Amino acid sequence: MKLLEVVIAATSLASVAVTAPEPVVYDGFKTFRINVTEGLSSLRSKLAGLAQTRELHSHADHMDVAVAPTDIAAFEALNLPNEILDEDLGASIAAEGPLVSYSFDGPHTALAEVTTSALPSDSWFDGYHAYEDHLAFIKDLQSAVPQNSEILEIGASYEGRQITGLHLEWIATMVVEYFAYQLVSGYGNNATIKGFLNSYDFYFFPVVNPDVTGFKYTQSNDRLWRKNRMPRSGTSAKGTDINRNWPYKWEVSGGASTSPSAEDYKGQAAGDTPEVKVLKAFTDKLAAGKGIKLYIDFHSYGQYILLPYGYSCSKKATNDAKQESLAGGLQSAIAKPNGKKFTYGPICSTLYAATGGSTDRLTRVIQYMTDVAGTTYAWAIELRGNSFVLPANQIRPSGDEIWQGMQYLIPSL
Ligand code: 0X9
Ligand code: ZN
Repeated sequence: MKLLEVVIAATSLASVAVTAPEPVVYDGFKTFRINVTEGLSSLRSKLAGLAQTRELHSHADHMDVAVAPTDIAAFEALNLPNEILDEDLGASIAAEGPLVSYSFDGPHTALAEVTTSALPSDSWFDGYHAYEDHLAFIKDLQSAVPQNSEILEIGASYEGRQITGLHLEWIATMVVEYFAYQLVSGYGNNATIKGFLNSYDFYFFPVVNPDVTGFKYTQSNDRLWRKNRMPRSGTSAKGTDINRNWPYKWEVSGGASTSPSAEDYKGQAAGDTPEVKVLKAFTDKLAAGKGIKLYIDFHSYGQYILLPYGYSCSKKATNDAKQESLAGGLQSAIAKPNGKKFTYGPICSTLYAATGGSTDRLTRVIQYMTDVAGTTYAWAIELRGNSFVLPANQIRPSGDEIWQGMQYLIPSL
């Protein structure tokens, strides 16, 4: 009997080893920014022969690609105008550092009495962390101010993880957490921050794609995975771009792909991903209640402040002039601590046409349903850097420049 048990255990272990997905390795890949001269589709067909090469992200005038070691010679033979962004993508991913583990069991307190001992250590911002640790961190931050805050679980992602938020009430991932941390830690000793919290409720969702973004799938399988993990019938390609699936002007063509294998696949119908359904229901509820003054969708990368709209380059928000002037002020405030220049302007004319983005939908909801005075804003901010991969020692400066920006923006609203 004993022997049989051992054999069964060994068999099942072996089968686990066989079925575990192989992580994607980017060692020796070089990242290039190609100058787009004859249009993206002609460039794509030129690159089609480079079997292992991966398109990272493209604008109308440039394409960022990760070229595999085996494709370098063929890439160079194409003689495309380019600049090198990264000599070794695999080394940069490794340089993001190992995930730093986290634990804290501090005292619960009231917000007015927040002390250093009640807060998780700010060494949190020195490294990247596993998904479970992000949940623990925002719960610990909430515990520092239990009477004035709550943890929200607003619904499940495709694989069933609750999309979890922090609500600070009265009255970007590491960067979004940095923002929340500054509000909680500054409340007791900073009159300006106290004023922010007295004027507004704040809601933070640091991880809106919990099956993927920098956490589950990207930390174990493919660091550059973008979409959600939902399969579709009739294709082996997985995933929908959550930022192409929101239900406002979703059907407009040209701002997303209808091909399930594309990075910007829009889905089969407007809002047909669990993540968008959950976030849409939550934001609709806020908009119909107290209303939403400001919504910011934090992304990486490229240093942009992005205003509506993405679906059309000619359609403008009703309060466009105000949006542009606020964004100009935000640009200056962000540049103050480290001199980082963020470009601002509408998504479509500044980056490219993009349909089904959260900010188009939110602009629609807050401007047409609740904003009679034209003083509401739904923006996207692309954080610093020229790659989705960013070393851990840039978390604090990135968080800090955005926090400087928020200290300008919130009182200017
Ligand atoms: O293409 C995107 O989804 C965003 N750029 S990224 O490189 N982070 O993928 C820009 C679109 C911004 N629009 C909205 N957030 N609505
Ligand atoms: Zn993004």
